[in-house]
Amino acid sequence: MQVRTYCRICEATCGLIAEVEDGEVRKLTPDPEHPVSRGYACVKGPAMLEVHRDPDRLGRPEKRDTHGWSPVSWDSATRDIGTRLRAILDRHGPDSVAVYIGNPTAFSWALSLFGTGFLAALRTRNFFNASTLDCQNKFVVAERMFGGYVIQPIPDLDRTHFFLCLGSNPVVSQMSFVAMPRALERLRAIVARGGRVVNVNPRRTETAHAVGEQVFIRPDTDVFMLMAMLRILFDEDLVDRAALGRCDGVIELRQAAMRFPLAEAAAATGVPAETIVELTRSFARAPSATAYCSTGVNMGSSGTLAFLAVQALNALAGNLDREGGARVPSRALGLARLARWLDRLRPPKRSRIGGFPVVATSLPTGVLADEILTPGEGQVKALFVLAGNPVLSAPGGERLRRALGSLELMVSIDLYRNETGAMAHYALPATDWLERNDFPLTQVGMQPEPYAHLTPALVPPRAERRNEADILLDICDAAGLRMFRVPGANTVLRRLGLDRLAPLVAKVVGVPISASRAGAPVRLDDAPAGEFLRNVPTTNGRIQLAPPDIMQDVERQSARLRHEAAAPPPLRLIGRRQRRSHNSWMHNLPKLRPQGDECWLSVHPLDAGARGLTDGVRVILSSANAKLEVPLKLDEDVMPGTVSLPHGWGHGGGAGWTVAARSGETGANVNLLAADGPAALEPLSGMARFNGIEVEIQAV
Ligand SMILES: Nc1nc2c(c(=O)[nH]1)N[C@H]1C(S)=C(S)[C@@H](COP(=O)(O)OP(=O)(O)OC[C@H]3O[C@@H](n4cnc5c(=O)[nH]c(N)nc54)[C@H](O)[C@@H]3O)O[C@H]1N2
Ligand SMILES: Nc1nc2c(c(=O)[nH]1)N[C@H]1C(S)=C(S)[C@@H](COP(=O)(O)OP(=O)(O)OC[C@H]3O[C@@H](n4cnc5c(=O)[nH]c(N)nc54)[C@H](O)[C@@H]3O)O[C@H]1N2
Ligand code: SF4
Ligand SMILES: [Mo]
Repeated sequence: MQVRTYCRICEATCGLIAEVEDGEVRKLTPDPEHPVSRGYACVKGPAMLEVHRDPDRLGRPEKRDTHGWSPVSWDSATRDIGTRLRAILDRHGPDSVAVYIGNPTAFSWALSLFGTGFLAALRTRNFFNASTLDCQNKFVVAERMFGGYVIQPIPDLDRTHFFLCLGSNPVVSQMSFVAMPRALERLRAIVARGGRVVNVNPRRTETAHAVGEQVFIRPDTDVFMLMAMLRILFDEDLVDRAALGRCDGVIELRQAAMRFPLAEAAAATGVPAETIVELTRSFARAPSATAYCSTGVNMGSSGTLAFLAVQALNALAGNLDREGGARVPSRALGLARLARWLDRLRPPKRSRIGGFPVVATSLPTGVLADEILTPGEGQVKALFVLAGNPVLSAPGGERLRRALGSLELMVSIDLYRNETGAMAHYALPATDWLERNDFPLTQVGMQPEPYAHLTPALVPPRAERRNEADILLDICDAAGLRMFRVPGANTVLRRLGLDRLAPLVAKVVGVPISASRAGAPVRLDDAPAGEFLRNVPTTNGRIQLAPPDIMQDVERQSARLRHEAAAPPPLRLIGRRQRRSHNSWMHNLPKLRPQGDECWLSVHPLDAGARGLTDGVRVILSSANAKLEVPLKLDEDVMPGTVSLPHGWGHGGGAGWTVAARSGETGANVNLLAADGPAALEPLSGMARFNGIEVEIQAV
């Protein structure tokens, strides 16, 4: 039997066809009739079948004690967790329990919702989301600028004449905050119809090799170029008149932009002044244009102001909500309403350490270790990790690992016992997406071509794997907690079940999922261009170009600009996503592991030569925070002054994935070089800083 389903590894959510026989999935192949992905899937989607069958997967709940790990029954695990959780809550109060949710949560409607319900039940402020490792800056800006953190304008690639792409590598990643498979094809079509694709990046990426123009920029300097572009827009009177009528804060933004003179911006970024001017003029004069930034910019030291500048550029050039510009899918507004309702269930308290405000319900993961290690009222004593691996994915992983070791209770709910789960008292086995029903929930706010797709669970869960929603309901029962803090909710939710709940939740965000009852994805209409601008959910219905708290960063960035224009640092580190891996968790599949070392440091021949280093040598890569030993590869694709190392490596540490931890191939955990703690984070959003870290290299 063939069942139409979709991949839930990344935002592209590509359609797949599953061959199901005798209660087993035999094969996963791209779905040629999917209305959006139309037969595309990357190497990871079909490889999920290997994850499903992986002998290293958790099959039963496991408990760690002084003798190591041993299997236990679900009943004994939930009862013990519930009792210990209750005791910690009673003794230390709600903030003593923390929850970290990882990236895969965004691809399960049930986990996103029940995870929030669990948080509400706990009443804790201590919620940490992987979003504070990759995109929290975008949430801060969208909240202030557009009236809701999920309101994220997406580039209308299929109609645009100019795509300005900062800090993304669509060919490898399929981007983020856009549910848009077939990125390469869409980019090539822009050029084919006479438009431009401009890749602003310290590395000539796989994308830039395939399509468009390359503009090399020094790591962590995009904000200077973007603010200088805004200044040119104002100075040369390139601002769209109609746009001015819809925006507040134009004068304040203009004053801010004046602090970023072209000559200094050019000196600091390494982008020639003529290029910045030419890009600005072409962007403003193109029939339609769209600026977009992703993790390369988000993970710098000024991602919030930089993203505000990106959206201001879109708005002021008249491209916000224009065909071919930056569009907000209409269902993002429904999602924003749901998010606002859920937000009210959380205490709006600041973090105890660093005083960071809650953004998009989350506090910065970069203070989690401190929240655990610092004694006092509200100290974290228990932690639930849902679908995450912060020991490898968060800054200062080793410090976090040690902090986890001091917890009174730690529970990891995951497909595997990963490096984080290795520190837990319980590792609980979750179902994967072949074993659960789903529909794209978070993604409805990011689909340029919206569609509804309700996929059933393809097969029953293997071994004793369970859906996270059921696990969390049982833990709530055992600890005397009510999901969503609503009396009777546990019973009602359990009785309704996930099959009946899914369509109800879909309806709330405006997705007529019943259209997809027969299991086929159904293309939906979207509101026409211009509709969003008539319905901006800010208090006065206008776009806010200069939110005061974000503008506070202007002073800091203009001081940094003067400093860096005078003396750019000699060597900065950036990341490098890889086709065959997904953050830290697809390294255990023999099929996806080509021979040899994948975790090498890219160094430009000029930088290597200046230090007497040659191809293939092992080097010490050091930051102010740590030192790593890594193999060096000469690479002319990185800009001189930039070195690049992928993240998600450094396996071992008691994790249960035997292939990933094979000796000699575990790679190095790049995030040891990144600092955690309040002073190390981007102050406005609490985002971790992974890009632009100042480093040095020397021979071993
Ligand atoms: N230096 C550097 N660091 C980075 C990045 C970078 O570019 N550079 N990228 C950052 C980014 S973009 C992100 S999103 C974060 C990711 O940070 P995390 O989400 O903390 O880390 P992942 O490696 O994605 O781990 C996801 C875990 O979820 C498990 N999992 C997968 N599917 C499911 C499921 O359906 N249910 C459950 N319960 N578990 C599941 C996997 O087995 C894995 O253990 O890392 C960030 N860290
Ligand atoms: N194969 C694969 N696909 C993935 C993932 C994966 O791990 N593997 N992860 C998924 C996740 S969780 C996410 S969030 C998305 C992320 O999607 P993207 O944001 O597109 O991720 P990257 O491919 O890491 O692209 C970031 C780019 O920023 C560049 N860069 C680094 N520093 C700077 C800088 O200071 N300025 C500029 N302008 N550029 C800079 C890097 O060279 C890199 O090309 O990808 C998703 N897709
Ligand atoms: S691009 Fe790959 S990982 Fe992402 S949804 Fe498509 S098949 Fe899955
Ligand atoms: Mo991410």
